[in-house]
Amino acid sequence: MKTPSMNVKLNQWVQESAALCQPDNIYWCDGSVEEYNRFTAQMVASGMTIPLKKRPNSFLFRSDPSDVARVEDRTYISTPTKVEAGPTNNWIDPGELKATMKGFYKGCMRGRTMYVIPFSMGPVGSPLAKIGIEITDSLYVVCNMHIMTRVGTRVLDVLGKDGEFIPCLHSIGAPLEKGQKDVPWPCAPIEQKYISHFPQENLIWSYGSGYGGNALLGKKCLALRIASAVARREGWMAEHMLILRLTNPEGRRFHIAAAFPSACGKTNLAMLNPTIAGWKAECIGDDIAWMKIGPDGRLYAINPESGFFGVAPGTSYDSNPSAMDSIKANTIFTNCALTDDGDIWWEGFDGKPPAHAIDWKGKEWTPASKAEAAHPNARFTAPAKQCPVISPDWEKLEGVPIDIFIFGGRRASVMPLVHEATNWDHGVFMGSTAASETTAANIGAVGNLRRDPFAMTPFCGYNMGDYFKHWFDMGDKLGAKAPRIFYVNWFRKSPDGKWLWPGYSENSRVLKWMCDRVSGKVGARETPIGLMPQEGHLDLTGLSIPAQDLAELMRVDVAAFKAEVPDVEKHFNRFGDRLPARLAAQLKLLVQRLG
Ligand code: GTP
Ligand code: SPV
Ligand code: MN
Repeated sequence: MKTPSMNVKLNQWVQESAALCQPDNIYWCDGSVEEYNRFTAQMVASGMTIPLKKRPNSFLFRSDPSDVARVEDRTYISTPTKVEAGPTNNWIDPGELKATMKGFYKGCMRGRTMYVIPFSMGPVGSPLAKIGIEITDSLYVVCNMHIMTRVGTRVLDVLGKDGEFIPCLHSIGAPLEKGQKDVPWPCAPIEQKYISHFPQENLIWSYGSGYGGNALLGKKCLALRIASAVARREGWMAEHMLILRLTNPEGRRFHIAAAFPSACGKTNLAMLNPTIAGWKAECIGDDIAWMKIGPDGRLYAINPESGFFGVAPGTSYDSNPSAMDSIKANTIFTNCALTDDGDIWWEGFDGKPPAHAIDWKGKEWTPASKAEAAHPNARFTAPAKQCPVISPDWEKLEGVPIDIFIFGGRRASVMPLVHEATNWDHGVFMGSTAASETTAANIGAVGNLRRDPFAMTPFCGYNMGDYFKHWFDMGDKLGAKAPRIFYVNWFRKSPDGKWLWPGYSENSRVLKWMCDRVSGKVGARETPIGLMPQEGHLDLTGLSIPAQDLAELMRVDVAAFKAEVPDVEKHFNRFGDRLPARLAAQLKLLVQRLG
C-alpha cells in the first residue's frame, strides 16, 4: 500500500521497519468505522474473535493463557546510564537491548500484514496532545487503538511534512511460515517478551505480547513512561490518574485527579454515582492525566485517551452502572466468560451466575467449577463517549483546572479511610511513600504489599528520585494555586476479612469532605499523619455503618505507622543522593509527630 503521509521521517521509519520485520504487506490505518468493521469481520471469519449476540458490534477475545497482563519484569527503561532509569526500573544498555531486539524483530512479521496506526494522545489540536505512530502486526491491537486513541488520516494531516511523532514499534513475535496455521492469540514466550522504552529518543519497542499495556503502546508506554520523561524536561506532568468533576449543590465545580495503582479503583471512582444529595459527578478520564500550568497559573488536566480499558471482574450495575452502560455496544471484551445466550459474564456480575458458560480459556464452566470463569485481569475496551456520565468538557482542548489530588492504594490495615496533607511537601511525602497490595494487572504475585509511589512504580520513565524532585518543582511553580493533596484507602478490612467501608458510590462522601475542605466549609483535626475529618463532618446520612467499623476506619494506628518507618527509610535509601532533602525532612517530621 502506498504511503498516505508526506512526512519524510515517518515514511523512512516505516520502510526501515518493514525491511527489518519483513511483513507480507503494509497497511496504513485510516481510523474509519468502515475499517473497524472490516477488521472485526476478518477476525470473526478467522476465528480470532467471537461476535456477541447480546451486544451490538461487540466481540470477545481469549488471549493465550501466558499473555494476560502487563509484564513488569520484562519492561525496560533503556537510558544511556543505569542511574538515569533509577532503582525502580529494569535497565539494559540501549545498544545491547536494541541488538537483542533486532534479532527478534528480524523477519518477525513474515506471513503477516504490518499495520501503521497514526494516533493522537489528547484531542487533535490540543496544546497538550502528542502524536504517535504504532506499527503492529496485530489486528486486535489495531481495533483496540481505534477505541483507546484518536486514529486516522487527520492525525497525518496535523503531522504534515516535518511534524514530530513518537515511533512505537510492536510485534506479537509470531511469524507465520508458508502453510502454517495461525492460532487465535499468537504471541512469543515470556522470556522473549520485551517492552522497551528509549526516553532519550522518544522511542518505544515492544515485542512478544499482544495484551493491554504491553501492546496498546499509546497507553502506558507513550502516555506514561515516555510522556513522564518528556514532561519533566518540558515542565509539565504525566500521571497515572483518573480525572473527575464534582459539582456541589451551590453549583461550585471541583476537579479531582486521583492516582491509585492498577486495579485499585480509578475507573470506579472516575464514573462515580454520588449518594449524597445535590452533588453531581462527571467523568473526564479513568487512567491517565496530562497536566500543564495554564495562563492563570493553575494546573490544567486532559485525558490523553479516548476509551476505557477497564477491569471487568467486579464491574456491575450495583458497583459501577456507568461502566455497565458504557459497554452495552461497540465494545471489545478480553478474557471474559461467554454465556450460552451469547453474552459475556465475569465474577461480580449482577444477578445469579449462569448455570453454564465457557470460561476465558474456552473450557466448559459451571458455578461448581473451581476455576474462575473470567481471568481476574479480564478487560473491556469501550469508547469514552459511550459513558453516560462523561463530562461535556472531557475533550476541552485546554483541559480542566485541578483542585484536588488524591493518592491511595489497597491496604487491608494501617491506612485510615482519608487524611489530608498539611502542605505541598507533606503531600509529596504521602505520594512518595504510598503502598499497595499487588494486583492481577501485572503478571506476578498478587496481594504483596509494595511501595508504589504516586501509583507510578511501573510507569515512571526515568529515575524516580528525580520524579519526586519534579513534584516539588511543580509545587514551587504552582505556589498558592497548587491542588490540595489527600490520601485515601477504600480497602481496609476487619480482622475477619470483610471490607469496613462500603466503597464505590459511597466514596462520594469522602470526596464531599475534601471539597468542603477546599471551599473552607469545614475544619479538620490534626493527627500525627495529617488532617482528618472532625466528628460529624464526614456525611454519613442514610448509611448504616457500625460505630466500631467507623472508628477502625478512622483510627490512626500510631504503633503500626511507627513500625513502618524502617521500611520507608529503606524505600528512600534506594534513591541515594537523588532523594530530595525535602522528603527526608518530611520523614523526620513524621517520626517526631509519631512520638
Ligand atoms: P487499572 O485499569 O488497572 O488502572 O485499574 P483501576 O485503578 O481503574 O481499578 P478499577 O476501578 O477497575 O477497580 C479494580 C477492582 O477494584 C475492581 O474489581 C473493583 O470492583 C474494585 N473496586 C473499585 N473501587 C472499589 C471500592 O471503593 N471498594 C472496593 N472494596 N473495591 C473497589
Ligand atoms: C494498568 O495496569 O494500570 C492498566 C491496564 O490500566 S494496562 O493497559 O494493561 O496497563
Ligand atoms: Mn491503569
